[in-house]
Amino acid sequence: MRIDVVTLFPEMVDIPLSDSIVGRARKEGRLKLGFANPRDFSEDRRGTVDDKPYGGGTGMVMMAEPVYKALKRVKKKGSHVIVLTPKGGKLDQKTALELATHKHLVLICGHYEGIDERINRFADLELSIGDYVLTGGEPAAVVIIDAVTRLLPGVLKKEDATINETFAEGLLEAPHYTRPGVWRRMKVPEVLLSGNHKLISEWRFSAAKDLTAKRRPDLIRKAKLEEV
Ligand code: 6GU
Repeated sequence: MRIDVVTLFPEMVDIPLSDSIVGRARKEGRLKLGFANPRDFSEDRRGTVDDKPYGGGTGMVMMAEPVYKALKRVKKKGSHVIVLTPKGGKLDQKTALELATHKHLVLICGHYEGIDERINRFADLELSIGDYVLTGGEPAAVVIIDAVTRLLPGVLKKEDATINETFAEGLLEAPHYTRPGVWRRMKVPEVLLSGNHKLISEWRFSAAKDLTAKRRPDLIRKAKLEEV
């Protein structure tokens, strides 16, 4: 997959995605990450990319034209264009799975008070990563690219690593343990040492349901609604 990010601060996205699993996916060519900076398309020598909001109010608004020109530089036929904004629909695992099916994503990061509304004419989707406000779309781009990249073929070593995990079944995951079997007088649940895969699988499903009911009852209600 290819992802291009339209951003005034490409390093805020490039650097956090240079290590670990996503960094490896980039080195292996499974993810190709590119950038286009609206600053390079500013119409004056100062490099201006923002202006005062019409109608008054605090803060500055990103101008449509430099963002549009940066988008035009990277957009191809079939690109899926996403504007990152706290006003967008909320990212969840289902959305990440859908995004992972595209060949080319373009993520547009807003800054200041946002981007001139008219840029949305050129977007397929407005996306948020949760109900809180960030200073810009860049940390959201990092989150989205991470969530999508780990779903791409060959990125995770074990093909089934994304099947039983948290949210895959609409539930939080059961707890994990590794050696030693006793640590600071705390024991690993006996069943996990039993070698009985059927019992272990039943225990994990039950633990996942209990944890989800306690911590995220909204997910239980959602899972039940989606059953019918
Ligand atoms: Cl995509 N952008 C900004 N600025 N804040 C956010 C967000 C995006 N998602 C949640 N908060």
